[in-house]
Amino acid sequence: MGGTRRKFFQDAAIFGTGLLGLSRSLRAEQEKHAANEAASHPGGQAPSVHGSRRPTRAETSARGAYLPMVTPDVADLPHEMDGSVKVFRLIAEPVKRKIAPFKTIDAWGYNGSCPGPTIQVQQGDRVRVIFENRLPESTSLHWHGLEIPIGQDGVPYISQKPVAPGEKYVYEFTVHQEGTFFYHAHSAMQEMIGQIGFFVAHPEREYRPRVDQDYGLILQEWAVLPSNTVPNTAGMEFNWLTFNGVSAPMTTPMLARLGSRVRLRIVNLGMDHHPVHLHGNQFVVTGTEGGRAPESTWYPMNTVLVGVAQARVVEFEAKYPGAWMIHCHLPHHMMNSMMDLLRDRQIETADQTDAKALSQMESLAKSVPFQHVHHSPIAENAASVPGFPQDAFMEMGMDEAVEKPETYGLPKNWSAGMMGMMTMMRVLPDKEYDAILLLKKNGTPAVQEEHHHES
Ligand SMILES: [Cu+2]
Repeated sequence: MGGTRRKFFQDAAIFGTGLLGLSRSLRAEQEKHAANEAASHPGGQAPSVHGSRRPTRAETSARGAYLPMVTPDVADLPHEMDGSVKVFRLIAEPVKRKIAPFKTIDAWGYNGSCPGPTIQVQQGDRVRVIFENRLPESTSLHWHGLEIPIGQDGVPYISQKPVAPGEKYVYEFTVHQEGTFFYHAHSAMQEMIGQIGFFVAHPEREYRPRVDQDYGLILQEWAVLPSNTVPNTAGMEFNWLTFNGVSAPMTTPMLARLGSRVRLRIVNLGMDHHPVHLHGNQFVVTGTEGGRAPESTWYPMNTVLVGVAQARVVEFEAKYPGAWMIHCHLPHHMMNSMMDLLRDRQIETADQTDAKALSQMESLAKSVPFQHVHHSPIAENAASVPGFPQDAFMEMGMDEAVEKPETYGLPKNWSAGMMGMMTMMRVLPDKEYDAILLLKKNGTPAVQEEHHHES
């Protein structure tokens, strides 16, 4: 994550000019910078180091600059220029992914990340991906949705030989499309153990209306038994649901300045379709896995069904301040597997009294560790009501365990209501928005207030 260009936009936003206002002078400044880079590096080659990607000619060329997409909890894949070719290096390998404060799984991904790092290019770019297989078995890379020659399609035996463990393979193609695409291994079990990443092709000319924030979410589901770390890729009982490789409340909230326009790209690679719902706002679907949709097809919605292998791009005006939830609305996708916490103490879930449940949660929390555990009140006669408990005792407040600049200022115990495929879009007035950007920039931890149990 990060990168000069993204920081450039963020810094610009701090000064309250908004992206519309800043463009001309700063963009000219950037073009000058890119031209200098090109002059000092023969062949237009601009140096690129991991984690601090410099703007390249492609990003500032006559085709027009673009606003990079931000993938919360997943980094961008840096690139180098070889002449006019954008060169990416992608390594398939096993990845340990902490999907919740108390759950780490053995997934497979790319470059130490699951999902793999986000690739961002611009329509018209020539792209080379130097691919290396560090998995214990053969694999390949499929470019989902891209219109490229059959030799680049990444299907074992049909369009190429499988890439054996330890081998390299070079993909190269020109991207003539714009839109939200993704790369993945072209075999079912590898897909289900995590082998997917974003491939975003920004248009030659910016979409209208332009947006101020562009975010991406990859939806995945996992079947991992308690006390286990390896997903059962043949199982159909999914007990862990993730956005960008993490379950709520570990999902990093997305930020939007009040009054800005926001784009959210959602990609699904799993066994289920996910109805993704945004609270408190209406959006329009402005694109699919096939690219931009004509404006005449847009109509107001707040829940979009993202089918397997589909991408849905939605846009909305962030005109209402608040921490607005974004989540899959399938009820069982709004939960985490608490069995992982209970382990051999599962028998104790029979506890149906307030005091017992609270003490059980507290002892579990200590082992994780969360500092504080609360649950919402229950009736005195709760245990005598058939069906009880439903959601009682399910809340696991863990604000401290998942604290980061993006969570700054959220109401206390906010994390207790966040589980599974869930995140939020925080629409913030200038002052609060700028405060969080500053916090991200300076890395200063949020002020810790002393905390008391109400009971
Ligand atoms: Cu779902």
